[in-house]
Amino acid sequence: MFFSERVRHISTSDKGFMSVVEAFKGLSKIERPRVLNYSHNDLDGIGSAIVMRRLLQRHFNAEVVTKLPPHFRLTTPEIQRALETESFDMLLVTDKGTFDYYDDFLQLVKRTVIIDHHPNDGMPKRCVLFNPSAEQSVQSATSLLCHMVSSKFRGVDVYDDFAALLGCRGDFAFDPVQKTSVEFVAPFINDMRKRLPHLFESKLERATIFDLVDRERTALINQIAEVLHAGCLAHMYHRVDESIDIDYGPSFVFELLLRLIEKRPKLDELRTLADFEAVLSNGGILLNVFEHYKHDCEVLSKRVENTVLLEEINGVGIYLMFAKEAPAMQGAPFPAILPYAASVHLDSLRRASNYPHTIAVVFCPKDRGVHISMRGGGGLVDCGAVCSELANRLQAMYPGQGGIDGGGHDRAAECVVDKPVPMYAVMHELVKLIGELAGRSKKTPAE
Ligand SMILES: [Mn+2]
Repeated sequence: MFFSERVRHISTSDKGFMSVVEAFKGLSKIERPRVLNYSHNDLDGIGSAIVMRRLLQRHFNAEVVTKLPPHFRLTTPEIQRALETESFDMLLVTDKGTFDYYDDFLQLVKRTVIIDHHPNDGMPKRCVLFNPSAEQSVQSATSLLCHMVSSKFRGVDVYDDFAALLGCRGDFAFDPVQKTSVEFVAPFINDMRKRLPHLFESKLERATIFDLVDRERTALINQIAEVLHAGCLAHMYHRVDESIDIDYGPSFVFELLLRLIEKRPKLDELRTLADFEAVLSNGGILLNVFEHYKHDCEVLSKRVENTVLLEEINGVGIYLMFAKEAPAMQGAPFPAILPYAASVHLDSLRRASNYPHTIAVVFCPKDRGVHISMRGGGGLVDCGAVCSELANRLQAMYPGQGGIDGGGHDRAAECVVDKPVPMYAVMHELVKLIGELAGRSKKTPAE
């Protein structure tokens, strides 16, 4: 299937897509519409915000305020604070989950539009929502969904392509070296491989956090995505290097990319990471951050080499890794580097075992409490469901205590449990839950 056919199909069959297009059309009646966009603070969220900003500014003459808050769930008080001093014609929420209480935002801004690719955590019923993954397991990336919406209004250009490609890369929707992609993004990736071939060429250089299968090779798109991923952590490095004086990494990367696009570099001529760095303005700080980050990756990769096989669930080997984050990342409320370093071992664990798939359960004590990340499973064990169940059980054990949350995708999910819940209690519940799930799967073997 060609990408243009995929877009045509979704734009005529997906009700959510059509309702988003209609909501945007409403903006054309306003001379200078004001849009408040909240997006996820990772590469996919940043790619989404870039594509949406370019559409809104160029096609609708809109003024766009972009926010990339540190927490995944958007809350009503957060929006209320933004509305204290300014008013907006549209609230646009991209890559920040699908929750039923997002309907409440309609009381704050009449036009509320949600574009997302996470499985729903309660379906919103009244706000405009485009999410092909809400009710069925479809892997995709929000930045590509935004790209599809944008292409209905204006000719998307190579910079929109690049932003969507970064989002797909950040969310592990394709692998340029293995030449694989999840079904939803495949037509787009095939198209990009033809148009920006140098980004996809396999080369014998340092493997990035995105190179999960072949640790000898990488490709330029993985290298660029990794540098930018490191950039999203820039503010955390102030803790170990005072010369890194970035307020907030995700905004830094967002602005870096907007400035890059303004310069209109020829992306099809980029061959090396140095070529990419050369077209960045203010890239010096980014490179300094990247050096710290590469060092951390090396240290952490060793820390997660020691794994314990906990159990087998539905034929999937569940491996436990108990490790601390890099010193600069111990205050991070999000999966910073350690879960990525752990994912890199999933394939070698699989090859060394008889399991068709493996899961890494990373148990990480941090400043705030315990951060558990689950990666892998090949769709046979739902990491999001396990993390959400663990959080529910701990919430029931510690009622009234905030800071316990869990959930995510089927192949990547998190559970955070803040102090004062003791670490041993979290470990106990985790091991007990894994044991129960293993017991259940042995009674009813998977097909
Ligand atoms: Mn995403």
